[in-house]
This record gives sequence, C-alpha cells and structure tokens, in this order.
Amino acid sequence: MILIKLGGSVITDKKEYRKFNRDIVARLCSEIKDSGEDVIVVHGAGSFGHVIAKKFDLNSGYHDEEQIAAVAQVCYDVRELNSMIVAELNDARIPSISLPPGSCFMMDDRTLSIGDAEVIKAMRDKGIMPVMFGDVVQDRKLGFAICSGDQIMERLCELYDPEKVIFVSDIDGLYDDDPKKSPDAKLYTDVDMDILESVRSESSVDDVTGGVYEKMMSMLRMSSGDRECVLLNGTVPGRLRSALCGEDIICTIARGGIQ
Ligand code: IP8
Repeated sequence: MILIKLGGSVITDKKEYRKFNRDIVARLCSEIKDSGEDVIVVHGAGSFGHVIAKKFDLNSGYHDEEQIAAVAQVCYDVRELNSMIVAELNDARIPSISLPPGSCFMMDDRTLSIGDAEVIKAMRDKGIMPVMFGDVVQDRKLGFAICSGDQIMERLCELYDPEKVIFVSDIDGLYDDDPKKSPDAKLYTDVDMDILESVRSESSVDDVTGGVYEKMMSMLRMSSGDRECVLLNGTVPGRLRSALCGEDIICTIARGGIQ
C-alpha cells in the first residue's frame, strides 16, 4: 500500500479563501487510478482551513468565545473541500468515503489518537478508501486543536506500514532557498537528518523552510527502515503516476528515519 497526501498548496489556491483547484485534483485522481496501486489518500486544508484558523488563533486551543463560530466555520469549509475531493476520486472510479477526523477521533495536547481503527479497516476490506484530512479536532487538554494532514499520515503509517509515502505539493521538493523567489535555488534530491539541520541553519530561507522543515521532519519520521518518503510537484502532469509506478522523477526523497 502507498500513502499519499495531497497538500493544500496543490489542491487549493492558498492565496484565495476557499479556491479549489478542481482540474489539478481531477488529473491527480486519474493518475492514481492509472497507476493501479492500492493507496490511501489524505489531504490538507489549504485556503479552506488555514485562513480562518490563523485569524482566530485556533491552534492555540480554546481561549475566547469568538473562536467557537470560527471552529464551526473551518470544520464546515474543510468538509466541503473533502466532499469535492471525494467526488473527484469517485469520478475517477476510486470508491471513496469521507472520514472527518474531527468527527471521529480525539487529540491530547495536539497529538491525534486513532484508538479504534475498526471503521478504517472495515472500509478498506471492502475496497473503499476512507479519506481523511486536516481538520479542527476536539482536544482533551486544549479544548480543540488543529490536526494537520501530516499528523494523520503518521498515524496511518503506524497502522498500515505502507511500502512508500508520497507528499504532493506545488514545488519540486526541498530547496536550499525559496525557488519561487530565487531561480538559482538548488534542489535536494535526497534528505537525511544532517542535510535538514543544515537547511534550517540558513537564516535567509527561514520563512519558506519553516513550513517545509516541519514537513520534512514528519517525512523523516516516516522514512524508517527501507521506506522512502517522497516530496514531489503535483502541478506537473504525470509525476505522481510515475512516482507510484516506481519510475525516476524530479523530487526529494527522505531516507533513514530520525536517529
Ligand atoms: O493543511 C491543516 O491541515 P494541513 C488543517 O494538512 C486546518 O496542514 C484546519 C488548518
């Protein structure tokens, strides 16, 4: 089984509140179907989640009555995004059902627990893909907290021990500088813990690599043993299908886990 996260930067326009990239998602779903691989898809929230979550400081947990309406709005928005993605998966003949983490699971001080995976397993046994996504989840300590798609990927990795993990974004992989601003930025084809620490220490790239750093750490945690964790550009047609089929592509591969 291969675990795939469709990142918010590729499925939405992160600059515009609730802008869905339907054509790209439809193509990515066809690429998954064409590969013939058994997969589980998770997706991020993009502009359906981050805009309001940031405005109302939802990741700090409950501290203000005004946040409650914002929690409900974000949950509504990410469920709408999820419905559109599930529709595209079903259109591509990948039978799929929405599984909102915020409606099924709890967090404890920002850590998601999928204690009982029976529903996930029951769906998969019938050839149906449960589709989870970045959501606001009730938290025993904080009231509520943001659960990222990356954290769901890590839990699914523990449950399913996938042969490969793929993160689909809108950049070719991890760079030593922001590729959208610096045309000379160098792409890292392989990343281990040492390389990641050196990228972090370059002060000129802190904003961009701040987000990517967390993602790469999460990828490294999932890359223990023989398992490769791949970060690739889903805006380029064919790359996801090639990665699923084991072909060489432009990407960054995390290896070796975290020592
Ligand atoms: O896009 C964030 O999930 P991510 C979830 O996977 C929300 O980081 C609600 C902002």
